[in-house]
Amino acid sequence: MDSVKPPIYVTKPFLPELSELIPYLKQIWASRNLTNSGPYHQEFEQELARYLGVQHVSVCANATLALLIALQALRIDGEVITTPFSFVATSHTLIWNRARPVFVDIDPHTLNLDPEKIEEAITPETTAILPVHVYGTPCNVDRIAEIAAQRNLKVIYDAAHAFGVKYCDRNIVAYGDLSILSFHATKVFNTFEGGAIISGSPEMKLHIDHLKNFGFVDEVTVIEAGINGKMNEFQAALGLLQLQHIGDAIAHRKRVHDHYRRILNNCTGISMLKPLPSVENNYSYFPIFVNESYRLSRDELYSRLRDNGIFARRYFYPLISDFPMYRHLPSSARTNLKVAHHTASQVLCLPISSMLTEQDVDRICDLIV
Ligand code: T4K
Repeated sequence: MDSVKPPIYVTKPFLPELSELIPYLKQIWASRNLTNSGPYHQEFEQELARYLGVQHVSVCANATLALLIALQALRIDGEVITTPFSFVATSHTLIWNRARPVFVDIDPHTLNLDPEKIEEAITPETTAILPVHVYGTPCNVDRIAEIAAQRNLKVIYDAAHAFGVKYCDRNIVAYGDLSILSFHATKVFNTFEGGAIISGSPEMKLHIDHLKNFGFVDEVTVIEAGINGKMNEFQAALGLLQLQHIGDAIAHRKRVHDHYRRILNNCTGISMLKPLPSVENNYSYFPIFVNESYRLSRDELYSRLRDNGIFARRYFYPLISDFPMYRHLPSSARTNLKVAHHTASQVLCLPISSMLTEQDVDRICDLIV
């Protein structure tokens, strides 16, 4: 029966009504201002700063470029401590900056870098820590700040999953030297493609803004070897419009999340992440963990869902450290990353989006419980 029902993907992007976008498009068409820090770009940066409760936001074409630019802005080289349990962009941007990733295991409760294992990985070559707020769950930002201050390291947070997440009433992107966000189609907040860098001073924002525009300061002055990381006017206009809907979108996700939890709470062999105190979530992903006492293996459950039109995803399997360009690193050894390997072998991200209904969740859970 399920095969005739429409497929359900791990996510579906939220889009406003087309009619809401038309006035923005008319403005772009009339002005012919398409890119290069146009009026919507400027306004979007200001509105984002207001929404996030931070001072300095630089929007970018996507989060991978934002990460590349953030690492350049802090002149990161040498060794950088990071997590293997993430999307490949996290480590790839280190390689593009000629820095060497050093993988450290994750905490089994948050699935983020385990701060207690960071110190033993620090060497005289270490310059920075690049943690990820995986699934939007905040890292232990207080402990990481302590270690970084003691050892004189920079901290760049990959907050690609964490749009709108708060810790102790403060937006999570306010932590660290720099944070980056992703506005990719698959994220809680999207501008088709897009990203941002959150910085802590006007000087750093200016530096980042030069770097994302080839290093240009004015028509005839180029002060550094920048790149083209600019966000265009269409993306910025869409972002402004999406900001009007983000509250409703996250509230809907919370309802979906709560419905999943109600059904899966007592399912033998399936576990879920525990909510953390002082955290305001964005419900960006819904990971479950399929352990030995479940009647199917994780991959058998993945296939069963797929055969019934439910496209769950194994984020993040394989681990980054298992891809060919990282496998040779000493820190990629399986014995160094036991929790990450265990997690990657059990995780399955179920569909969640602001388009999903409770009936959809029932249909998915009927195949699991
Ligand atoms: N850091 C972290 C921690 C990240 O997770 C990411 C990206 C980045 C950095 C880099 O951010 P960006 O440079 O992308 O801004 C997706 C995304 O492409 C990627 O952005 C994301 N993380 C990663 C976790 O997931 P795929 O290969 O799994 O996506 P894909 O194309 O298979 O899409 C998943 C499902 O979403 C599809 O089955 C259907 C649905 N979908 C997707 C797209 C693109 C739609 O309905 N419409 C769409 O337009 O990587």
